[in-house]
Amino acid sequence: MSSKVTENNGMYYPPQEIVGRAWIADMAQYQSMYQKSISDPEGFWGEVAKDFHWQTPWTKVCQYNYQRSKGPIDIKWFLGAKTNISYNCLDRNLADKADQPALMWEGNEPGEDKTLTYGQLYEEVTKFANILKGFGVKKGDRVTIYLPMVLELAISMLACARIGAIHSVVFGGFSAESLKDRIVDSSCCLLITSDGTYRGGKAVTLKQIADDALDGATREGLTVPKVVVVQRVGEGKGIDCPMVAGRDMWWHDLMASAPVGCDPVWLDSEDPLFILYTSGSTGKPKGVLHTTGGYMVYTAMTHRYVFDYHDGDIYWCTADIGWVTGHSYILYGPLLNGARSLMFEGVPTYPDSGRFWEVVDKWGVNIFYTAPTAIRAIMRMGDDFVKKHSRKSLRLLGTVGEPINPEAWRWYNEVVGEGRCPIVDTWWQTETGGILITPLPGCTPTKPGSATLPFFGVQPALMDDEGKEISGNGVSGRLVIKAPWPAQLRTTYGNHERFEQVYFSDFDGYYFTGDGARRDEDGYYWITGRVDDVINVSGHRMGTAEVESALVSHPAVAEAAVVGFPHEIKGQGIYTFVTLKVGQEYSDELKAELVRHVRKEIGPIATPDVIHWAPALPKTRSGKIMRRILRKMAAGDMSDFGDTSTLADPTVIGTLIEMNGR
Ligand code: 6R9
Repeated sequence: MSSKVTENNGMYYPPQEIVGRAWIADMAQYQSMYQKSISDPEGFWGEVAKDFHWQTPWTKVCQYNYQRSKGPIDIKWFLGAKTNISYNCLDRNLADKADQPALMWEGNEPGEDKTLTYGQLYEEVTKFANILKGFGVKKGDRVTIYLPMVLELAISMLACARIGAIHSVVFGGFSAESLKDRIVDSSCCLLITSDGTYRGGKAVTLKQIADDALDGATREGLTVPKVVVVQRVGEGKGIDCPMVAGRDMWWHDLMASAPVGCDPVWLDSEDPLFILYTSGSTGKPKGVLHTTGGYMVYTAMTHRYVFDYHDGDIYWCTADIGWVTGHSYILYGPLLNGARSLMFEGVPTYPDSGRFWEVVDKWGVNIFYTAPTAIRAIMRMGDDFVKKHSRKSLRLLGTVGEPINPEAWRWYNEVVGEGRCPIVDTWWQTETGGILITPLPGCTPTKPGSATLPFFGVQPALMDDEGKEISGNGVSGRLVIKAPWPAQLRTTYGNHERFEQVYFSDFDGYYFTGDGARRDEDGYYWITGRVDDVINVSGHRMGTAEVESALVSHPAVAEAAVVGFPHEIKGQGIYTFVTLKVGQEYSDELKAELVRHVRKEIGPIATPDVIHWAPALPKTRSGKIMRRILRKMAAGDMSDFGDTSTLADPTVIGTLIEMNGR
């Protein structure tokens, strides 16, 4: 074995240095642990869970019903046990790590940074937990957090967890309308936000967006009584921060007099920990609900093994905490392992496209976890931005969020990692809470573009169109999971029926992921993307229905159909077909206005790339839009549209080709 990642027949093997220190150092060990985790899941997870503090032990490790035909879907882990995840992240690490870094923060501007040790983080969290208690926030109450990537975001989440309040973090790039929907759906009693945030070199408001959302919520019958405002930008930077007397309070004023130390509320293993909204193929985003015990055990274990985390390692996940990746692999997983976790407020291209590597060198980052869209964006800027930084501390690289194209994988391996760092391509979802399909860096031979093999306790399967499991290798189908793992979602907030409908109705007895996949000759999984009407734009999940309803809410629009199309940087781009109301004129001004409108309704991540005027949409006689045709057009392929005999009016196709959107 060598000091480099070596390639043989398209398989990449980890360097000796990595193997030598790895928790799992050969495939035989992986196989035997995997077999045990499948043949005796209760024994396996019961053993893993012993690492944590449980105030009351469990009476049973797992109990579930996965079959709708037999009754309501029900998933429970560590039944009867009581614990607290903030206690396990903080108090449990105080004895030997009080003076060691827990969260390291790199601000938007180079040179702006801060570190909180486990001891300091404990103080901040318990102070804020006392403030929440003072407001009357208690176990089971929902708290919405709309913050940029500042330390107060992590502190708020842990403070909620400490007193059993359910946090609902809303990504800071979402619009007032999207924030309002999430506030109303969770009927929260408190909002935590900030005066503003930075986008590249520019300060932008968050508080005014939050105020609009709160006004909207009030119109829908929900008035949020308290708002805590973090001062991130401050005065003189060109943003206003109006404060509503009696409702809005500054974070720093409250913290100035808050006492340190707050006993954790001991929660049932199945008490909710958080809600995180995510897009599906229909309707508004749904609140994915995660509970306490199983999520804790699973995120910690995956963080430790997938990133081969050892004491003292410097770990950096570049995601935003507003997404599940940040919840599980910036905050909870790492802190549960007593890790040093870096939180980054900025973007990969500010001040220039070498920022990631500048930060890697500055902090001595060993483990680096990012998204394919970021890799592609900086790859395009040329190798010089990478090469002018040393990156010698890097040992391991990871990716998440969408399939990584082999070209980007090889660039990541060869240019960023200089062939020294194994790559873990981790497949998982908001709903899965943690990583399900992934290489383990010290043992799994990798193939560019494949997420490889299941993590311990995970039983993937592929289903055919008739709903039967496909056996053997060299096959493709819909990706399902056959049994629960500890971090699985338990329900969608306030709507268990929708949860059963979305995830358990396609295949009775299986959790359906919404993804398609191939299992190759070696049993490796290759995720091929969503098989439903969900698109993945720069690693952000979006329902095409959401963008359609935003378009249709504009007074000029009669109808809209949205599909994804291959996009060099974003993975998928947003392609929209728009039918205007009678009397409306096509114009570039209207196109620009519709783009602005969608950004305002959902947020900048939903910005349409193409607007294609559609005098009519291709529909079947029963009125269904034939999306297959639209996807082909969006991909720029105007040839053979296959069987169009069921179209009510086949001439629609010719008209659309004439009106080509590009
Ligand atoms: C963690 C996260 C989930 C969807 C998922 C799939 C896609 C995520 C991937 C991947 C291929 C990977 N996805 N990781 N596809 N390879 N390594 O991203 O959660 O935002 O809920 O998205 O993302 O399509 O179903 P979420």
